Amino acid sequence: MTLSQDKTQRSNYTSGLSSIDPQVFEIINREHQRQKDNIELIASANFVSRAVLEATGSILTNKVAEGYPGRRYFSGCENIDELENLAIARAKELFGAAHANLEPYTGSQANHAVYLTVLKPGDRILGMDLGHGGHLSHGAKFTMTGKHYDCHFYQVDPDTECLDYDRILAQAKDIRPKLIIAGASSYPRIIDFQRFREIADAVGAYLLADIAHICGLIAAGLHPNPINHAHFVTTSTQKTLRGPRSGMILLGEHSAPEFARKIDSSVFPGVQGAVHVHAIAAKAVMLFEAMSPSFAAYQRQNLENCQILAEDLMERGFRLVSGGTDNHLMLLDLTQQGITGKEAEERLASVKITVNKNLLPYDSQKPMVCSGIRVGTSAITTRGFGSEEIHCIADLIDKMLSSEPTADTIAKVRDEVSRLCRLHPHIDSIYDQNGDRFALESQYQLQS
Ligand code: DSN
Repeated sequence: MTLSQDKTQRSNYTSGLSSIDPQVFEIINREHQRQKDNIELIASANFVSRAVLEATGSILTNKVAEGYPGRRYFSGCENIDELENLAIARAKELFGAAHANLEPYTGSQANHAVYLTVLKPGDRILGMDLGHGGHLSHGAKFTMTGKHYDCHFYQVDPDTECLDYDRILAQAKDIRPKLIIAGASSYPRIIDFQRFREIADAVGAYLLADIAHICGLIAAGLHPNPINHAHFVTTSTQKTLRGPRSGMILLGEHSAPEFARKIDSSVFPGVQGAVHVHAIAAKAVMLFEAMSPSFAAYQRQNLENCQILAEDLMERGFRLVSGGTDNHLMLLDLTQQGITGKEAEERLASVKITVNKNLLPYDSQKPMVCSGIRVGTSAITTRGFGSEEIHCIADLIDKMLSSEPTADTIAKVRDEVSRLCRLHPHIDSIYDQNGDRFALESQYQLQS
């Protein structure tokens, strides 16, 4: 290699994203703009802090590390060991856990590690039906879980649309599962983890609590914590907990002695390889933030916003599954409005309000059509929306979904969405140092 070739290569290596790959830079900028201009109501969405974003995009992505602190397969891990130990200590403190594994790449990976720990192929699982609020990784037949294990499902009560613990107990006695999963992606009510443990004990099953959606509420003391009931607690970290796209496993005092080492081996090398060290750092920051009084205040506001939105929508004639919500999300049944979830999602997207179509319990529509939508308040609460703006959002949803909106209505709703978004700028604007330019552009320029 000549000296000038070497210089060119080095300058390419140290140049920012906009000059190296304008195409990707431009796509990221467009997504940045979309996030700024849209009212985000997808219940699993949130906006991370600048600190979490910095950790996610840090030079830690360069470090290879396999294994656990003090037991690595590569050298040079002294800083990584300190980082992972810090994250583990914070997770244990925040959730009252005796053991924490911060390495799962996602919540689904965390669940697979639990399956690997206590199940053999063909063993029975009893989890929540996907169409009633469960999650894909809890045993849907077209997933790895569904293919490897004998998966059965409980549903909500047809009248109350809530979990009926007596029915679940009866079903568990009938099925005799080896593992029961308590947890959901679209269930708007409190989950009674103690009751689930009693059911598991009655049939000699292990209990897994998947708290992906309600993790932030639990951290803030606003939903019962399953740590002293479930044998395993798993979660993703990007939802109410407001961290990076990642996962975590927690064990209580009662299960750590038996399962701590086994669960660690199941995560690595059982279901995944080298640690995503940058994600460990981001999770450590997330946990630090979640211990602060301002995080608890955020979650209280999240619940208040969700209550206000639910009540406003019910006053306007919308039927909510189970008649309301106890957490950060609700399910709107649009049958009375005469539109499907898919149509509602598209109609709201046309005015920059983002929701997802969602199956309702006992839904007659196909999964890509659905009879309802899921609406959550975590992201807009992070953005600073309070009760006044929530009343406006209920009004906008009503205008768009109660009847076919006219061109004039659509224009007015768009203006109002724009006003609300400007009133509470995307949190991202705070870490954008150069006006509309993508923040990371300046942040990660290497020194040449
Ligand atoms: N589990 C999906 C959800 O609840 O939206 C994606 O994280």
